Amino acid sequence: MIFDFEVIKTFYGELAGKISVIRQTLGHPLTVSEKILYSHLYEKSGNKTFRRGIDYVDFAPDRVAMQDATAQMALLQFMMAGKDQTSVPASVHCDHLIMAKEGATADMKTAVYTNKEVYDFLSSVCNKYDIGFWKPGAGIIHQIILENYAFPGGMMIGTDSHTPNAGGLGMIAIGVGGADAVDVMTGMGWELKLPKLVGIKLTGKLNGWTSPKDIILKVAGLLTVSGGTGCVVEYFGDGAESISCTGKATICNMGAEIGATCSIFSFDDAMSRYLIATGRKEVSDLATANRDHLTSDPEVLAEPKKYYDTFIEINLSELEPYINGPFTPDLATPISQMKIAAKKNNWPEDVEVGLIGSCTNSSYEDISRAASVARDAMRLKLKTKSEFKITPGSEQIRFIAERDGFLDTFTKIGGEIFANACGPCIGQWDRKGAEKNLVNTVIHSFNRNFAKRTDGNPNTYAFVASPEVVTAIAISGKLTFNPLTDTLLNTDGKEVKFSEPAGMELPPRGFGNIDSGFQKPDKSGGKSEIKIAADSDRLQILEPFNEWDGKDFRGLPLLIKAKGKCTTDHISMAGFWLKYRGHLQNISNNYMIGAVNFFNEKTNLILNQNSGQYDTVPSVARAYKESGLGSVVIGEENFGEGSSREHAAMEPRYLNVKAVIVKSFARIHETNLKKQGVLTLTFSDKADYNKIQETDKIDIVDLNQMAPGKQVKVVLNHSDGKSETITANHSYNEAQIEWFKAGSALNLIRKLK
Ligand code: MIC
Ligand code: SF4
Repeated sequence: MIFDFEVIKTFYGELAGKISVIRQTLGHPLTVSEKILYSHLYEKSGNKTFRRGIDYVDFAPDRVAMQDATAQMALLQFMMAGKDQTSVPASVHCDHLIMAKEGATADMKTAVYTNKEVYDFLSSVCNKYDIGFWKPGAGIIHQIILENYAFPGGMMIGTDSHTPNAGGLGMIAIGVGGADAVDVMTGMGWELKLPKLVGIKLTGKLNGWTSPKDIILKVAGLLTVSGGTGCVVEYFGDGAESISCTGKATICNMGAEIGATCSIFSFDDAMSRYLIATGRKEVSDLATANRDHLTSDPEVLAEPKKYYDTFIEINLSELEPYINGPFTPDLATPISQMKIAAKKNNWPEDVEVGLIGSCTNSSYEDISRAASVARDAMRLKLKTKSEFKITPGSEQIRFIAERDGFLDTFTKIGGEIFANACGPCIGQWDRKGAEKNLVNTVIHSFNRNFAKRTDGNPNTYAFVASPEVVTAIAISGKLTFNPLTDTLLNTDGKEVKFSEPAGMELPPRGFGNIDSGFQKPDKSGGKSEIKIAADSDRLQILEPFNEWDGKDFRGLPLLIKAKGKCTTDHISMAGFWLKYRGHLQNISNNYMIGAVNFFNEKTNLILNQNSGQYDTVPSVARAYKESGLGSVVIGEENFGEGSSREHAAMEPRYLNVKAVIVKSFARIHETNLKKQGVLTLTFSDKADYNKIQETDKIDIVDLNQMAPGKQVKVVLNHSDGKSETITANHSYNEAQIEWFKAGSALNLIRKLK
């Protein structure tokens, strides 16, 4: 069955006509993302040229995807909007809440039991509003989307930052917060600043140990965690066409790690092969008939520098495997340099655990290449030195990996198969001994490696590499092992060397028929009321936030001045806290507990200006709230990088944080804060960050005159009686200022209803 085929057919039916209008309007050769973006303008946007990086544009995406940890808040908000059904097809995927501990079977049982209330809630909301529901065990959102829903030229938003994974199938797929999903599900335009374009030309061909993962690991090193901010990254060139569809998806998936709005490849034969193999020949035929509209124009490919805002070229024939990390995905080390880098930085060389899989790297190609390394190890009589764990991305993949003997191979070298879920990628890993906080190293093929993310231990050094490199390193037990050049001692005491990995792009025996775990919406349940127990500690009906009272902010105590990297994992940690994703009051107890306090360099220990005592961030925020005070949060660069979780924005709003002032924001987090009604400001002079003192009371004034492009005045009242006035920038447009005034974007939607 092809999901929502009518929507896809209509899209392709209209595409040629739309592209010819776009050509006339823009009057220049088009890149593939311009074609897709402009063919998805919301009707009221009108046909005109928008300026990249400057103009806000309303779009009309084709579909919405949500995973269980973010869907709860998204759907709780959607329910407040009072609609009968979603305006575009949408799906919910149960993947984040499954804890990895004892292997797939036992862990699934526990998950279904412990998360019953949440799963029941999601499933009944899906039934009521005609949303596709993928049961726990079906797989990870991005893998399911690639296997079932993505189509070349389409546009999708998803409440997860790795939604861009679908760029592997030529889709503009963008990670957003739940409130954005609500816009699209209620039929409103979805607003985005028209992205700039980064063009990456791939020449040559991957060979030996290098894989698509190494392309994005290298790109992350080149562009850093914020280098893709506000940009669509387009890959093209002969090298791009030689990469499998799933390999392309890996690259697009990890575009989130450079802050890119999304990444994309033009439609090509590899995508067509994947569509056909996954039972979507009709989609492949339609895309093939529209090929010219789904690829960049020849003029663009001939003179890319003229059409892209940034242009990079990478020769795949010369690319080395990379290992990125620890603690940040952009610290890129070519494998040949790892011995030097590890020594220089004092990274613990013994690898405790190697983990492969996740939404990023569990294609048939990935699994078969990793399995070839494992088979080679058996042939060479090598014993695996590290623990080895595998998380298949979907039931579909697990099924064929089992059928074709790969899982058996992994088990034979000591591997353990976890459930088809996020698991250790998001701290859902009940790792034995992690609570002891011992210094140790793990290596995985996931996408993120921020502190504490894998197992909650701040002293776990997590490195990212391709599945085949992770497998080889897990077998060797050493971070510094280079399978391209180094030998290992086998059980006979002989020196042996791995052969190059070999895999298959697609399963020769097909994907097979499986029970996918999809639950078709049962519309007969449509009238039923969604019940949430009043005493539930996992779900809580949302109350609208108050409107802005029209007054300036005066005397707001500083809540925390965060030092250094402050990702959404620092702001609203996952792992243990995932269970409160549907309960705003409870999850607010994790607000900023991972952020480092500038004044004492400690996490979760800040001054309560009222009592003079030090306490946790959530307690101090609550104390201010209870005494009727708002507060201000200060941060540094790329604040809120990482996840799309809007809890990181709803929690401060709930805790009465009035403004977040930082050196710069990550895109999704800034939008999330704006949508929830928290004022987002950036220092117009970044050095002003240094002026903020621990005992400051802060005024933010002339808010009545807030206008696009106009700076905002911030007064720092120091405890010695002196005060300093600084200016801050904001990126609000007219419509967004209305969100602030209404108290949240959702309050506005409710008014318009
Ligand atoms: C992640 O990879 O950080 C997550 C968990 O998938 C998040 C979503 C979430 O926090 O629920 C993301 O990437 O958006
Ligand atoms: Fe799940 Fe990790 Fe993928 Fe996020 S990045 S969707 S946590 S597997």
